[in-house]
Amino acid sequence: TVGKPIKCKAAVCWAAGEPLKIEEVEVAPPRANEVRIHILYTGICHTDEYTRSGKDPEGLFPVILGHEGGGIVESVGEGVTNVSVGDHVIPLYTAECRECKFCKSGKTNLCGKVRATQGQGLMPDKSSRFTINGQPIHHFMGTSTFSQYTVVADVSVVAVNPKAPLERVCLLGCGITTAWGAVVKQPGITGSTVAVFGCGAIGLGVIATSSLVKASRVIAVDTNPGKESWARKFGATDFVNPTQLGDKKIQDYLIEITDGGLDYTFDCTGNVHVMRAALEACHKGWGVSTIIGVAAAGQEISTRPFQLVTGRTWRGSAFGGVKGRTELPGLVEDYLQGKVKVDEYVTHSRTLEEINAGFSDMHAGDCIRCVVDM
Ligand code: NAD
Ligand code: AHE
Ligand code: ZN
Repeated sequence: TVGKPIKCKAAVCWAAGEPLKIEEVEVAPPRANEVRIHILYTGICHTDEYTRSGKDPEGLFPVILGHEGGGIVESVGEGVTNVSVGDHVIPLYTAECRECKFCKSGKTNLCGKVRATQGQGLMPDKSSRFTINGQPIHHFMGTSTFSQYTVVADVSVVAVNPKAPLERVCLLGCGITTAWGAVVKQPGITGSTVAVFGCGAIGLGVIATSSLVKASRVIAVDTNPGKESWARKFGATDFVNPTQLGDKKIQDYLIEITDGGLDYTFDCTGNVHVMRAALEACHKGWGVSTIIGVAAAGQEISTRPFQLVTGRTWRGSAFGGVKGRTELPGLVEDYLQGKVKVDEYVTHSRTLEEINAGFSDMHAGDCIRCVVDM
């Protein structure tokens, strides 16, 4: 059952800051414990743009970006038992091996099995499955969903209910799940006050899930006034535009209108100044601020240590703390049963040839998620 290389189209980023180029790539067959997936749809996440732009300290080029995909298993390497040919799958940039120290700790969704090679843009055996005229192209986040065919480690993929439309549930590969997990895995949000900084797909997901678990008040914060109607549609009770507050800092304003600050805040912008405001908007003694946004190389967060001494907690989460193989099938069922929104996030659709326009859509301010039909 030794497979053959497949030639297909992929969007390749040759160097930091360059637009993607549609190229014919050769995708080698999956080796032991690897899975080759026919990618049908992929979302474009702000993190793809972050790496494309050169702001990611881990960024490597040339590379095939993309980490929010949905597809069908085309072939599997030796030893693969968790998925089979024909399965509808979602690639996982946060692997779940269930054997490493991290997986067994019960304390985190971060998995140690493939993360080091993933960060080097390589498969676990330290080689790439993508070539163009013999030149290796880097993998990205262990997923590279901007290729019609991709190869991933078996610990980095999960099968989901084939009744779920892949052009929608591909978004559970990152954004929506990240937001959902950040809220449901944070005990105490029910009945509490929440502020969400940034109303992109991630922020809207945090708003929707806070509302789902019945937070008492959900304050959306965004500099783009166009986001107010979006935030309210997803369940925000209040909307604040920090540019409309004159000399007043957003954290001071929020403390004023909430009798001392929020129980929970979330940064969904990636801006380190916003992260500080989100921490400082927390209530003295118990407020917890979660960083979800990803900051550019060289950026650092700061606040007065007194903020923490007086009982505020600063934390962060990756992929919402979700263990993909264990939890994504259930989240797909929740979507099918109407318990979790997905369709509502899709504002734009593009073909693979139009993928750069999909990146421009993201900058325009009216795009929540663009789904690319591969
Ligand atoms: P997005 O660009 O669609 O949304 C960001 C929003 O923040 C926009 O609405 C923008 O108007 C708003 N904003 C910008 N500056 C602001 C400010 N000063 N105050 C308030 N709002 C401001 O991005 P997204 O796709 O929703 O992603 C958000 C962040 O989350 C990105 O940094 C992304 O890389 C990161 N992310 C992290 C994870 C994770 O696992 N930790 C997963 C997915 C995405
Ligand atoms: N490479 C960057 C950090 C990027 C980052 O934090 N990525 C998030 C996922 S963003 C999805 O849109 C993540 O999961 N991080 C955990 C991990 O292991 O990468 C840097 O600063 O080096
Ligand atoms: Zn993402």
